[in-house]
Amino acid sequence: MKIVKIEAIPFAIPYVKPLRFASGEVHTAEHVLVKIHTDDGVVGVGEAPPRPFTYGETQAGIVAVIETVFAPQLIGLTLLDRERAQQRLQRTVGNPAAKSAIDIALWDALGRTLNQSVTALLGGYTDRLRVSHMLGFEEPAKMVAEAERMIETHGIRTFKVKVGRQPYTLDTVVVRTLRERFGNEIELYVDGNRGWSATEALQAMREMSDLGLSFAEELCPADDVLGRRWLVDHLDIPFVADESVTTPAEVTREILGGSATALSIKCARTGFTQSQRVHHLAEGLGLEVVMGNQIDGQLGTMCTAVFGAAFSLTSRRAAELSNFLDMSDDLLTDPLEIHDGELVVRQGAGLSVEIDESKLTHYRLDQ
Ligand code: MUC
Ligand code: MG
Repeated sequence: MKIVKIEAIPFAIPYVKPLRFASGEVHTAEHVLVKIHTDDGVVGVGEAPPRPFTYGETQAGIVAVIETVFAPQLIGLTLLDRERAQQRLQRTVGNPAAKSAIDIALWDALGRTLNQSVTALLGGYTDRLRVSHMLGFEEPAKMVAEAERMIETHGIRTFKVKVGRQPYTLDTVVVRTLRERFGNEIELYVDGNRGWSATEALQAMREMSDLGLSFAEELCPADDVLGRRWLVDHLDIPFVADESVTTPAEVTREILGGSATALSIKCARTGFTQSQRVHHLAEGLGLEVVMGNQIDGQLGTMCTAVFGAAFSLTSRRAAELSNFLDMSDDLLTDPLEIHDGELVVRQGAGLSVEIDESKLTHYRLDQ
């Protein structure tokens, strides 16, 4: 169970359809595959998506911090030295995606070593999650057509609509069109990625007050401290903190400060170990939780499903598991599928996914 080698492999896979939102856009999945090798010949994997516009990390930076900082700190520990591994990772500030991919690869290696699924090791609550699809900025007709395609092809009935543009009517018109087109057949919520001011956000939310939205996510920046508290105070639906809650301490600050009332948990930024801590905090505080999407590939999406299915609280709502459908290809030997609006979590050892080495050779950028 001893960690003997850690690889950080940059790769790039283009999107068929880029995702656009208030804080940025993604055209190519320029991610980093992490492989952790043990002295028993076991290999665990994790995937880090750099999101410079959200956390400041880049692909080259993730490779560098893993190779020069984290790998030397972890080699020699065993897979069961979990708190020691966390403590060493947390000595370095920031770098959430790099740390998370390592943590996930450690869990995958542990599951493979014990011949148990990670979802069972974490909690084993259920074997499937309902899926929520994220609709990025497009012409309203294209966003409606995409929702139609997701309903017809995959049975998805929950949509997170990206908002946060100026004027806000660009967004409110889309949400209204979706509600008018599909009625109560679909669940809708919105995510502003900090694009609006608190005032714009409240005006937009008032204009959409008849549309039965379930949540509003990161409509304005958490750093607009008083403005955001004022906004949250005036809303009558939960305000989901996403990029403002990258650690349990940030969760505590945002929630106790009245700047959010619900949480998005993303394994891409809190791995499995820190996601557990965020989950337990949410449970203790009585908060609703959404399993979020960091514009993940299939490996990252499987991680979200593995974690979400492990607990009652995280499996209650539809999880954001579908944006890999917009990628032109992926790295797994056995691609994920969404049927009847659900993604089933496989019960094999570890994460229950295998990397297609010929695809990795094709898409990797370092050889
Ligand atoms: C989301 O929920 O915000 C967009 C930016 C990011 O960091 O994650 C995505 C999705
Ligand atoms: Mg978000």
